[in-house]
Amino acid sequence: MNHRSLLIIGTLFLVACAPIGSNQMMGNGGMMGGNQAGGSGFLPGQGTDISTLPEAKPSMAMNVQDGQTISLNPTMVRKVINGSTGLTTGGREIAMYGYNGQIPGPLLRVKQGATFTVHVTNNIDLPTSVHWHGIRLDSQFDGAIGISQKEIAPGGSFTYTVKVPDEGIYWYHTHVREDLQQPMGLYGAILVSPSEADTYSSVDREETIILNDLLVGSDGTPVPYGRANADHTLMGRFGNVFLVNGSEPRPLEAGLGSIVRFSILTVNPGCLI
Ligand SMILES: [Cu+2]
Repeated sequence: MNHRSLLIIGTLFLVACAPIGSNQMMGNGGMMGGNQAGGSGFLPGQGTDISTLPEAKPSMAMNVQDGQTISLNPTMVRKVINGSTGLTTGGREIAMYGYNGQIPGPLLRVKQGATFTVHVTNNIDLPTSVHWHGIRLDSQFDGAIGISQKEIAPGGSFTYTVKVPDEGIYWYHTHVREDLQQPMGLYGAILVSPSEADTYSSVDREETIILNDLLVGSDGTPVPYGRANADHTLMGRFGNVFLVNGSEPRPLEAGLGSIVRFSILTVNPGCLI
């Protein structure tokens, strides 16, 4: 079969959330000292041995049925994010965050009209929450810190009831310190398939593309974030390492003449794209 490389130039689905809770002081524990960020800045995993963290896994699809209960746990992971960008040689392994150890988090495939339960246990070194971007659900499960729930402290848990009344692509992400936690891995996509079978034209293949960027310094590690508050724009900063589905961009191949539907999200609110 003939193949051609696909150059992705697609139209972007630019997203943003109200920054409630974004500039609050960081919570307790795990943030003093450290092996990555000096001075007053903060990076994930400070004070921990990165080699003890599990390697980040790529996003895996999870078919979620109506009435099902799943777990979506923020976890500490390690990952090489700048192996061939030209900024450094060989890349640097850094501590990041992932949902269930994955960057991006699991791709949730759900049918329109479904309701499912999500248990979240916070296994990272900062308070967090999960916001269901664009989804019409009950406000107490929206994850908006300071409005509908308190932040989930490290070691704490929260259970969300998620309804998906509308078809389309959505996403979930942290709603605490989005400037930091989001680009460092706490994001994932939700594809809600329509209840009417003929809503979309048929395709040979579907690809979900999630765009992100990180600001990396000359030492190959991310420039530390503000410890107590966002220190660039409130919800992010312009990066110099561009990530597609959590990794460096690489070509996709598709069979000649095949039809591919792309769902494209950009998750870093400070993203320069
Ligand atoms: Cu959002």
